[in-house]
Amino acid sequence: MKTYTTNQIKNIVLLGSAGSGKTTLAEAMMFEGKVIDRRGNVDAKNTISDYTEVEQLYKRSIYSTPLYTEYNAHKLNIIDTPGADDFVNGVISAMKVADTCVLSINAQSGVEIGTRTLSRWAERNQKPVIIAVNQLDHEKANWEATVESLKQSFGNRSVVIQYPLSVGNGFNGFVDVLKMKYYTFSDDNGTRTENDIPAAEAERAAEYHNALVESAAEHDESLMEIFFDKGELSEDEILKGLSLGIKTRSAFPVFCLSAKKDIGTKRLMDFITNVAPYPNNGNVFVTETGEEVPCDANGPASIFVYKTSVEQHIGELSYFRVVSGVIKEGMDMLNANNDTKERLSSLFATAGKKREKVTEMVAGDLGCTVKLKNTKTNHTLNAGSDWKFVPIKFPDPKFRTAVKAKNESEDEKLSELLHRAHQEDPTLIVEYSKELKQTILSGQGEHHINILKWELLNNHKIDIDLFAPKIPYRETITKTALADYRHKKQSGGAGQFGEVHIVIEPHIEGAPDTALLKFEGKEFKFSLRGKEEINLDWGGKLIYYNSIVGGSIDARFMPAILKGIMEKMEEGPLTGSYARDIRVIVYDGKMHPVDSNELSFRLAGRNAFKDAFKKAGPKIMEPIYNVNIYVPSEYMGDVMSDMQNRRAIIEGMESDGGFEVIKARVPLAEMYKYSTSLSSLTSGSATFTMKFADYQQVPADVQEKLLKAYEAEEKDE
Ligand SMILES: Nc1nc2c(ncn2[C@@H]2O[C@H](COP(=O)(O)OP(=O)(O)OP(=O)(O)O)[C@@H](O)[C@H]2O)c(=O)[nH]1
Ligand SMILES: [Mg+2]
Repeated sequence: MKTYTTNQIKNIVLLGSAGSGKTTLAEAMMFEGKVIDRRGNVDAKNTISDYTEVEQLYKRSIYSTPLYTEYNAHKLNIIDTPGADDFVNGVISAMKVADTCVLSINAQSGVEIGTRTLSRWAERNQKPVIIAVNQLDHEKANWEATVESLKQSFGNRSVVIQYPLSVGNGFNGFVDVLKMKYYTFSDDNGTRTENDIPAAEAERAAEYHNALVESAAEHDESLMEIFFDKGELSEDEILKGLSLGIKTRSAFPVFCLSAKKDIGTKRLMDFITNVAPYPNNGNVFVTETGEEVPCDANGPASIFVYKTSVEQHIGELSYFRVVSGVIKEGMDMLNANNDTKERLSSLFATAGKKREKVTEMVAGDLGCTVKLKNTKTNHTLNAGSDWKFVPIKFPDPKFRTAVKAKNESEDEKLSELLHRAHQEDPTLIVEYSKELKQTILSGQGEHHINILKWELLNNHKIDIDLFAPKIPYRETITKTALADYRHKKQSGGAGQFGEVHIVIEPHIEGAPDTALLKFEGKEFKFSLRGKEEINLDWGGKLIYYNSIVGGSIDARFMPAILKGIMEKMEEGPLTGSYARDIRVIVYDGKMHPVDSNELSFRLAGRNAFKDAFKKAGPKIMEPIYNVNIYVPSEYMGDVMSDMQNRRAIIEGMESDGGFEVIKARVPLAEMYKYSTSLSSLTSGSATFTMKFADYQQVPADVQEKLLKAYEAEEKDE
């Protein structure tokens, strides 16, 4: 392949709701670009994009697949992404390196929740959008309803470039109101004829055309003047206006397609190569220090890795965008994230598993290299600069499970494989929780985790068990309590003696230190000699006061007492969970001239704390998450009542482009497998996000249950 210059390259990402036809469209594009000479299809498991075994098994995309084709003297880089929420990783990473989103809409259903979710990602990344209304040949296709849903979601930004004369079985072409021609297709291989617009359509075509002209004129003042002058714009002027509108996300041109029948593919590709932004037109990479690096072939060579994968017989593949400069085969680069040297031993343009060797690539191009040693997703490699690009930010997990190898002896291998899985897919998060004594695996949904399970079993022969994860509860107190504890042991050898008197109180941020306390008819005056404020690793604080007077306990024993208290903070007296937000005042005690030592005071501190804690209105706290649920209106009632059963507090509801958004605070304990429940409740048409908010006391009945469960667990052990 020849070397393409920056202004001969277009980078697009295909995104859209699950099953809308992205992979089929990618196949048609590969065919039109002559990368393949026959089109496969998803059901026959022979597409160039869904080439992995697991994708073929499920007949859907699971990973993003970088593809390229040469078309109209351009190199068109296309990343086909999965539509299902569970695999959003592939969309988000692709979005970082692509310059335009082609949003595929299924004409059977119009804009779906998945479309909304994905277009929000496009918005966050400020990426231009071109809309491909696909499956117009399907018997359930509905053009009017689809256009209406586009208007509802995107307002006047959606601007029709083409419309079909008939849909379903009879779909064999469209009127193009930019070219003002009627295109018909005589076979399923994209063979098209350009015709005049039928007289009967003249009026409708003119209406759509005028809307297009008005939209194009809006983006540029000089065009606006021409439009006012002549009441019309030429094709070139429309294109100029549209390209400005696309770039600023104020125009989302709408195209008609049947990817399956290869109708409309070429026209869409023509438009992309002619009108979509070039890599150097807008997509600026920003370094962690805020420097904006332009896409310039004359700059220092620098690449950003957006995806890695492991392929049999080859090893690790690293997919990148050339951010700046020109890279050449054999070039040495420095990994800015870990200061290690890497060599670009070979460079490829890839189309699924097909790889074409190239000798160099210029700024803006997307490519692939192999055998990098220490380079992972989100890393920058440089030759001659010290740029480190802002990493791709992946969404918070929304499915959480505990995991272990069925065969215990494989635990270590499992942990290594899970670590590797995270590197390939950063939305898979694995963490051994010391607190819960479980390995917790988090991802975007149950299916996401099940695919991982499948891969572990089929590719690595490791079978895993997935089970409900424990909840990281916290314990705290709600009132003041006192306790004295004497630790004394005098049997044989050296004795042990330590006695401490403490007060414990809830810690409230900003509250003054307690100098005087009236408690059960008695008055305590504290003279504070020391104060330690400990920020606990698990959140919240412990404030430790030394208020010993008259030397009843030597200062040297104070750290031992604190150590004893911390032991109980780490394994709370109620359920063994971490304790937080507590003040302890050590105000008196006793020593023995011979038998007192650190161990004695540690034990005395620990037990005094435990006794006081139990008298201080102890409460279990649970993690609460902010949950946003995006749901079609018809399922709103079901989703709301289900939420109520999950002890949710509904904080708000709003409408968003024809869908409803429910905002709620929900205990983590009630969110186990929520993605699965929501999906079955709404036939897969809803989605949600969740993010940790804070800790809150559990209701009395829940506390009761937890205490009983802990008691039973203790007995078992
Ligand atoms: N009738 C018709 N069916 C289509 C068309 N495009 C795709 N399909 C079918 O729709 C189903 C899904 O197509 P895919 O190309 O896998 O859709 P996708 O958007 O890649 O799906 P995910 O990767 O799972 O998000 C397959 O059965 C296709 O054959 C089309 O233009 N017309
Ligand atoms: Mg697909």
